Amino acid sequence: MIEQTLVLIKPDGVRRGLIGEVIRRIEAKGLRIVAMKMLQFDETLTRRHYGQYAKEDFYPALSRFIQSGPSVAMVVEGLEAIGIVRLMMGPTRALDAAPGTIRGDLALGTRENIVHGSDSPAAARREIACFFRKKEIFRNANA
Ligand code: IDP
Ligand code: MG
Repeated sequence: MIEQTLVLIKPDGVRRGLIGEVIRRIEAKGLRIVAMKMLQFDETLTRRHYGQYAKEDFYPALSRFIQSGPSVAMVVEGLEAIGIVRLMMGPTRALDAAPGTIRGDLALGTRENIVHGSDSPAAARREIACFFRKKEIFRNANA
């Protein structure tokens, strides 16, 4: 099934000059970027995006980190895009992420792990709506 997913290049990825590397991998896989912007998280957006973790002990540091500089947000579209992007990212902990994945190749930590990708169709719909209005998402992009 053709899906759309929200991908973020988090502040560590932007700081380390890895925007191009992440985009290159997404495009090389055959997925399409149908919306993209650079933005900095504030408290409100952090709550909307990561609110489910508000009670976790890692939340304060996660909140500081995600607001620590600009991120790049994208809507990525393609066949099974949600699962494919998760596979390309690798697991949350860099220690678990195999070489060949974005996190396995480019990250060492658990909090600072370069990318975000939606983990289900419902999450993708909700998250895309946090960052993009309908008219900012291109139909037939690259066509
Ligand atoms: P995911 O990004 O692989 O989907 P989630 O479990 O949704 O991982 O967690 C969201 C983000 O919160 C992670 O990408 C990471 O930045 C941070 N995070 C998750 N678990 C921990 C932890 O145990 N310690 C520190 N940061 C964490
Ligand atoms: Mg997640």
